[in-house]
Amino acid sequence: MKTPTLLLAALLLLLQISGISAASSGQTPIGVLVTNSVTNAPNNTYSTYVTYRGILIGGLRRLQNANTGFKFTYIEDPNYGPYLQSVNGLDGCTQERTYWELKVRKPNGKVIRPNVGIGCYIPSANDQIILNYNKY
Ligand code: B12
Ligand SMILES: *[C@@H]1O[C@H](CO)[C@@H](O)[C@H](O)[C@H]1NC(C)=O
Repeated sequence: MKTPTLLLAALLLLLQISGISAASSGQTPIGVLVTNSVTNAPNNTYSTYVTYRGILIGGLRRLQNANTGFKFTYIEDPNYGPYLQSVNGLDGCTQERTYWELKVRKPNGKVIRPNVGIGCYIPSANDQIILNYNKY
């Protein structure tokens, strides 16, 4: 190979490597909306991010560590992983049949109810995660 060809090849390789690392270290921004269907307490909104293909609980931990006032606790279920037990100090309660429901408003406005919990859901960019205190 002549020198210019070699240089071009090296440049292309470099671009490819930096492209790969940018994609895998990228941040996926998400919103978090805390709502209450039981008491109609005021809503709270936050923003945070998950890492590339990261799980929702990672974003919730990041949000909690950022001292925005957002807090949550979870219980490890032996079969399904982390069960969201409380948000901002309010606990779900079996006797009262209350729980924290997980919903997601997609960027197109459609609201879905994921069929997995906070340890399995992988947010997409600009998902609005809705943590809604609800009855069952
Ligand atoms: C009843 C039930 C609930 C009740 C449980 C309350 C109660 N005290 O009974 C309520 C309504 C709270 C509930 C909530 C949710 N559930 Co549910 N639930 C069930 C159901 C129908 C039966 C579970 C049961 O009673 N098993 C019998 C008992 C004896 O066994 P157990 O191990 O003690 O059961 C406990 C766990 O199942 C746990 N649990 C229930 N749901 C979930 C979900 C997650 C993610 C975790 C970690 C634990 C958990 O609560 C049960 C009682 O303590 C199952 C489906 C099924 N047929 O099994 C879905 C099921 C377990 N739930 C499911 C889901 C997705 C959810 C939600 C994430 C839904 C949502 N989008 O909000 C939320 C949890 C959100 C959170 N706070 O983390 C999925 C889990 C799949 C997965 N791989 O993650 C299942 C399999 C249904 C499905 N869609 O396929 N659930
Ligand atoms: C809270 O958010 C829910 C879901 O987006 C919305 O329906 C409700 O009107 C909001 N409530 C308040 C008090 O803003």
